[in-house]
Order: sequence, then structure tokens, then C-alpha cells
Amino acid sequence: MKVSILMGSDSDYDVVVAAIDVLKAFDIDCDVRVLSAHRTPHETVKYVSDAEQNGSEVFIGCAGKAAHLAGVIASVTTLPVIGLPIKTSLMGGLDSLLSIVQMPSGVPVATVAVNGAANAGLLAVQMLALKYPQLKEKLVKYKADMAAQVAEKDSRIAARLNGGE
Ligand code: RP5
Repeated sequence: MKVSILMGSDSDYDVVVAAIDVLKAFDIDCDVRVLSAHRTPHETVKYVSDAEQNGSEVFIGCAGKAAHLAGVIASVTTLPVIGLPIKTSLMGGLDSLLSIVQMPSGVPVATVAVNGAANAGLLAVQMLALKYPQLKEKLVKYKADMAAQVAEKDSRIAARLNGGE
């Protein structure tokens, strides 16, 4: 099980690390690279072209500003591509979001929220869970744990209100 995470710059890393953490928690290997659609286009296409043969099953493309990285990845692979827009100074990253989400028909990129790195990781896990039953089991437990945490928060709020704190 391997996910390729490509980011346009090392300045994206502090956001991207949440996706890496999710994948590690599910025992999924990550190949994390800095490759840019605009600054290193040839290296990017070469990496993506070879990735499936090298064991990658899903891509996460992370970039900010004129964030064409995920789209470029999707243009040269049939593997699923998740796009992670990075927050910028322009309207909170709307530039990144639109650059990633507004793909032409025929070349989809499954785009998560601006800085939604944890969801990018989880979406990759869910894609891989279609093939690997052990991941499906872990996802079921993950959802149950999340629901239990919400129930706990609900109880704490109810106790606070009823207790008059
Ligand atoms: C994008 O430009 C990168 O993904 C990054 O989010 C943004 C700025 O890059 P740096 O100037 O910090 O290298 O390609």
C-alpha cells in the first residue's frame, strides 16, 4: 500500500504533514516529494509516469497559488488524484482551491478543503480500503471512535449546562 504525496514547495510541508500522519496511523507507506508543476515540470511528469510501476496506488497533490500540480498529475495517470489546496494570502487560498478544483471534464481531481490535509489522507485511506479489507476494518473503528468522542463532548456540555457551571 503506497500513496505518493507531491507538494509544490517545501513551504507546503507544515500543512501536508497532517496527511502524512493519517497515512502513518493506518500503516500506509508514503512517498513524499517536492515536485512543482511549474518549476520542475519534466521531473514531475517523469515521477508520475513511473509511480504506478513503483507501487503507488493513489496520489495526493498539494500546492498553493496557481496550484496546477494535482491537475498535471491527473493528466498523466489513471490512478486517483486527491488535490489539497494550500492556504495563501489571497482570499484565504481561494486561488489554490479554484486552480485545483476547476478541472476540465475527463480529468478529475478529488479536491478537499483549503488546508484539509487530514481529509486528504483519510480519502486516500478510503480509496485503498476498496482493495485492502484490513483498512476497511480500521476505518470502521476510526468512525466509531470519532462518534464516541462526539458523544463524550455532548455529555460534557450537558453536564456543564445542567450543573450550572
Ligand atoms: C506553489 O507555490 C507551492 O505549492 C507553494 O504553495 C507556493 C509558494 O511556493 P514557495 O515560493 O514558498 O516555494 O507552487
